[in-house]
Amino acid sequence: MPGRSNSFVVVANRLPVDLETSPDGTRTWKASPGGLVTALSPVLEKHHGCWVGWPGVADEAPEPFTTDNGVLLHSVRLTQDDYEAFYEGFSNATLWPLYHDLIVTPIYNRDWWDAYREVNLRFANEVAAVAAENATVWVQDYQLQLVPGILRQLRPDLTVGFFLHIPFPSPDLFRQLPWREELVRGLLDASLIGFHLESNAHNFLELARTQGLEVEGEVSTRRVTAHITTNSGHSVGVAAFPISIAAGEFGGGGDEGDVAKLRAELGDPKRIILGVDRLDYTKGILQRLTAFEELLETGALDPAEVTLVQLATPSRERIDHYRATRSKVEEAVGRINGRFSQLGRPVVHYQHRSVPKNVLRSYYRLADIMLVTPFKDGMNLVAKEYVASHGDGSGALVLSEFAGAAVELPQANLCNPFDIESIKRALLSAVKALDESPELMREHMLAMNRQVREHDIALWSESFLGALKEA
Ligand code: ADQ
Repeated sequence: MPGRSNSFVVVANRLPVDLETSPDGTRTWKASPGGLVTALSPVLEKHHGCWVGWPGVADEAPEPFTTDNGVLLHSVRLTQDDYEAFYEGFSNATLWPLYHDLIVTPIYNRDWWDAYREVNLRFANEVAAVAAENATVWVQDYQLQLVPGILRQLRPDLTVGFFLHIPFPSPDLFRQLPWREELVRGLLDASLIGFHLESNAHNFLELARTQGLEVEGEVSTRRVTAHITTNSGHSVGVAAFPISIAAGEFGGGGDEGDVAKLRAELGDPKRIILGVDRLDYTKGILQRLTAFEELLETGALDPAEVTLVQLATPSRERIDHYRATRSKVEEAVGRINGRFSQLGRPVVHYQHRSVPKNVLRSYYRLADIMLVTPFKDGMNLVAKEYVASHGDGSGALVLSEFAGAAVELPQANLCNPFDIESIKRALLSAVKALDESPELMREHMLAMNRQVREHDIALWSESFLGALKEA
């Protein structure tokens, strides 16, 4: 039985590992990819905290264990039904599209909501069982928005902070949610609620106002200057804490030998364009492929000179919209290659799998142009990872206006992903600028690189936890 011994607890939907079972029954733990894991591992290592989460396999709840880097993990068991209703259903077919401005239509299903409440209770119970007296608890993301409210009931001694990793929509959209009051009540029982952007936090304050709550102050970044007072008289701070990356891990770039080898394997094209995403409909992968195809079609880009590499991590593959997105992306890759590739030299290299971090670093170093074109993204760590990999000022970043990262990286070649012409213009101007005004591009990349290095993941966690301490 775990004791109440942890003075710092992170609770997130997923533990930073996957439990994998091979056909012969051997079980192994494997590090799992994703923005949240990338973001939180360094924080926990530093604070010797414990992490409560689901291990990634239905009906499994291994005993608490410690990872290679010293993080104690406590599992929460999800049944297959929980997985379908809580995770695939309410979290990813209701909240995800609603919070990403209805890129697809959210499904409002009462059974999924019941499962969401039930599973949030289970997570909160596990936290309550392992958190020491007066411990600090950091609740992560949209899957667990009821946890602060439940913890206030179970363990009023805890200091609870909540951070949302995805955007928070305008109150007008949020109002669609049939369970909007209960969800917001759950969040408001935290002492601090953090968002990536001031605009997200502002949406939340507006929503609180529409629910008749008292709102004081204006939102700031990394400082708490706005508060909501709940009907029970509890005051909760609201602020923006833009997440970032462990910039140092990318600063050294890839091994230059590996980078040269990779370039040669791609046929040594003049310009390499790169996309790296979870295969999610919010990421705008099809739109960027379409823009690329049209530029090849008109001759604005020469297939003998450019290669597009698209790395796509498999994600939420049983949800209809994800399956549809994957098949459209793969159809487009096939079509573009069919139209423009030469024998033995595809113009689009597509990998539908996760790649190890050192390989990813080589791809970032290799890429002359990084294409990041989400319709909506809380932050987008890929943009920051690319910029951090180009401390020498090489390369160019094409970035969607609708990625949270655009607020901090205004020197990128910004585009509107809903407008194919805009993606084409941004891509073409990056290609041209690398040839015609390399000094200007260098200045832009260096400015962005400085921004990411000076505002890294450590600043994110320290500023959030510092603000939570004061709350
Ligand atoms: P995600 O939507 O997963 O994160 P993102 O921020 O780009 O998006 O993070 C993806 C992470 O996965 C990156 O660290 C990237 O390196 C890694 N990755 C992607 N494809 C990969 C591949 N093929 N192989 C290996 N690694 C790969 C959510 C929100 C974002 C927010 C983050 C953090 O949707 O808006 O920035 O959380 O808060």
